Amino acid sequence: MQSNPYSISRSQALFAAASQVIPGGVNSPVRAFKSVGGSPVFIKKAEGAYMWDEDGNRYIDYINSWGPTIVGHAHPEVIKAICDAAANGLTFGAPTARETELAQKLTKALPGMDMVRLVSSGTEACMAALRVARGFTKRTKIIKFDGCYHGHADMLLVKAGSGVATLGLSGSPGVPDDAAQHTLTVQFNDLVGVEEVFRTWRNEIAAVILEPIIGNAGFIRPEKGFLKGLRDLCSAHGAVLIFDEVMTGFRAHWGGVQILEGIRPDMTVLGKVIGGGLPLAAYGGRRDIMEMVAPAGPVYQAGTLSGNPLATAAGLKTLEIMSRPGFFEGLRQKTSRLISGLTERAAAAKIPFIADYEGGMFGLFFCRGPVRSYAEAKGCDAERFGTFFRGMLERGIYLAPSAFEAGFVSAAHTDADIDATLSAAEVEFRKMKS
Ligand code: KE4
Repeated sequence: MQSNPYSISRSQALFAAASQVIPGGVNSPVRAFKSVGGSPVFIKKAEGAYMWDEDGNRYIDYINSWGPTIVGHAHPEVIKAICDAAANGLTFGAPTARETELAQKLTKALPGMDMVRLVSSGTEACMAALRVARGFTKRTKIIKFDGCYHGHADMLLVKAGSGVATLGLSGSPGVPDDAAQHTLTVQFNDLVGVEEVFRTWRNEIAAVILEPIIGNAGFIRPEKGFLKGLRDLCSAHGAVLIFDEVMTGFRAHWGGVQILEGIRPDMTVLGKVIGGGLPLAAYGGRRDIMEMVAPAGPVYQAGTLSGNPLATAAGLKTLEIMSRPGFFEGLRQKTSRLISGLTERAAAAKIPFIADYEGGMFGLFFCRGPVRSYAEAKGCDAERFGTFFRGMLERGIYLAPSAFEAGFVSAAHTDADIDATLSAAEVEFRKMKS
């Protein structure tokens, strides 16, 4: 549990040192706790549902490394699979049987995925999927949705234009406007807005890409008919429908949201869980589209460590553990207890609060809701979320350090962990002024 009194002095010293040699002291921005306040804790060890920081504080972990550690940290079977693979060499730059085995497992799980290419990050996979969609359709425009995050490729770091059908603007210094101008941004769940874009740009739209449940804006579900509407629009206009299931894939459900919703995208992007904690992501889809990818076809994409032997071993073992009877039922039960317990306690404290979940991922908002778009998510009380985050952290509960990120439950979380989380939340809710 927590040092008494709670101290993170060693993490603070490490953060000061890191900040001298690493931009912002972290290797990925969200880890710096900027949007929730306070100083990030430096993790020394993780096992099962728990992480320990450098000051010896133990946390019940609801980050799961942003999704990958769904079977729990340092699962002994996954560690053994990695060690056994490592004993035979770390990387070859040549094909291995395990890459085929993983590709076969993924294409079996996703009916819309005839072929798949393994890469090393979700950013790489999303960037490549869009390049392939543009090569396949010989078109340039892409539609994305406000609040969806698909990694940091130039064409995806964009701000919405002034109107729904107006071209994108650069969303970050260093991204030239002409890299952003082919990206059109629409509000999630706004099917009329998508229809308007297709009416304006007709056969110039190469692809529509989305998180089928947005985890990068907290947790926003598609409204009834939205995904089907996108499917029909893309089919009618010859555009490629891409589900970015880097976060939701094998996390919300075995395979992903496309299995839950019965919608077959033309391409799917995967990551996180399929690498079991090591760098591995993938993009795949219809055979006629994927056969555009070099060396089968003319669209170039490559990677030194793509399909890395340790990552495929970790991913295969993780997926094997997840395919055992009762895995997802158990995960759903734990997440359901957490979410209903939080909702009940917030209501008892008269705090405006909504929460939702699917499988082992969830989102929390301090507002009355509903939250159907990023604009509505931004209308929730992010400051109150920050206070809640810091209070829970001091009580040994590590939530996502942002009001606009999903949280995650692993198979290693016990009922006692969920109860401890709910007890801590009850105290924090009661401290808030309703
Ligand atoms: P990576 O390049 O970080 O492996 O994947 C990019 C990506 C693509 N698509 C979706 C739906 C994603 O959620 C992500 C990455 N997710 C974030 C968490 N919101 C990673 C955490 C971070 O950026 O540090």
